[in-house]
Amino acid sequence: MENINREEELSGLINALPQGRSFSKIAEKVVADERITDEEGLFLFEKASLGVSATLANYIREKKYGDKTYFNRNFHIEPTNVCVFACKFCSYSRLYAHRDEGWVLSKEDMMNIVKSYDGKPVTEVHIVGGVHPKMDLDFFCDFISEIKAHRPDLHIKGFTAVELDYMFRKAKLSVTEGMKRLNEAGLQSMPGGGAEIFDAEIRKQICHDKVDAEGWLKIHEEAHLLGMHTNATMLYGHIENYSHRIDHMSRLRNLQDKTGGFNTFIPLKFRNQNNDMSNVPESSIIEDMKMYAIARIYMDNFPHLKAYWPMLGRQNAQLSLSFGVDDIDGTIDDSTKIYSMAGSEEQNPAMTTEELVTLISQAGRVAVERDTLYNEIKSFASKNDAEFDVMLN
Ligand code: V47
Ligand code: SF4
Repeated sequence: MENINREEELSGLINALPQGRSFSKIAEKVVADERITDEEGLFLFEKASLGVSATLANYIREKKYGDKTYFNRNFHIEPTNVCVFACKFCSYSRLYAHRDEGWVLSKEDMMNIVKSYDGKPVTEVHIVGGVHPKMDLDFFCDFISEIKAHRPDLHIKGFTAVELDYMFRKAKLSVTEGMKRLNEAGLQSMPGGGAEIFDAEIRKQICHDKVDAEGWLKIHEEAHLLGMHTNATMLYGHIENYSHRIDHMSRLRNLQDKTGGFNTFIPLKFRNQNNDMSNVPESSIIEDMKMYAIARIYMDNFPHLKAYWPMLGRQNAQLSLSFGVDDIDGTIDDSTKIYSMAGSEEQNPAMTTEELVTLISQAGRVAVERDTLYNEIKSFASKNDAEFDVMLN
């Protein structure tokens, strides 16, 4: 009964807006759980007011999860910032030719990081870094097995398709063989990095020498076939246009139809400090919220939409919870440098569980700790409805 009322309410609300027939058609599709087309997605980017997209995205978000907002307790290991690639937007890496300016952790250094979390209730380690020729497949398979032997309960999420593509080519292995080796060593999930924007022309201008769209998608598909779950990102707000964003999301939506292996879509706002694209202005907060809202509406087969708070900033991450976002990543710690180096206001991207829970409840949502696969671990509900009913009546 409550759902019917909400649906009627939403249709009424959208129809009452002076925005024309196309909006009501999109709203009707959202209410009926139907997929919107690429043209409709583009139409939302170009014509819809932020309020309309937000209303639709929030409707979907609340229908799926109510007020629940997920986070996990994780820590990052960045094995190196030395990288053979030369992405123009990257503020973090040091070219291999300048490797003395960067850092390279040994297996022992990295195991010491893992051990520093002994006895702490973290559930995931996230491992991503630059692409260093000496850190090859054998090196990482050994490292992963060592983590598993030391702490079997820790979920290992690691390596972008960019790192994997390089490792597999160097080891002269097919994607299937390479993924299988890592999976057998203990790799359980993959993060969504390296996707940037799939369009070949834009890729040529911002990251010409790393894996292309087809290669990125193939690696994720293989991971899904092995039963692993992965995420997908999109770097937006630089030189791409709205059609490129739709094209990117469409390719991901198609692969998800095929495999169902993606957990989360993560739009990443381009930050412009200390990189070769510093002349490109950053997107506005309105544009950021629009991106989240349209992603929630368009990516109908992606279970979750994440705002990565170290990049977006805490307050904007809170705001995003009204624009379709249901996940704000993790507690992390101070070991991730990728965004502080690119100009994020989060110079120390560490938050305790208490701070994260407060951030989420200040935005009127309920914080729920999850594991990597979104199994719920603990809900941090504040006052329940009944308690408020008593207070307000
Ligand atoms: O692929 C690099 C991005 C990504 C900049 O899957 C930049 O849970 C903005 O993918 N401005 C790597 N973005 C990080 C990543 C990630 C992070 C957190 C969680 C997950 C997950 C994945 O960082 C790169 C690139 O798109 N990036 N430089 C920059 N200047
Ligand atoms: Fe290397 Fe990744 Fe930076 Fe590109 S974004 S230069 S692949 S670390």
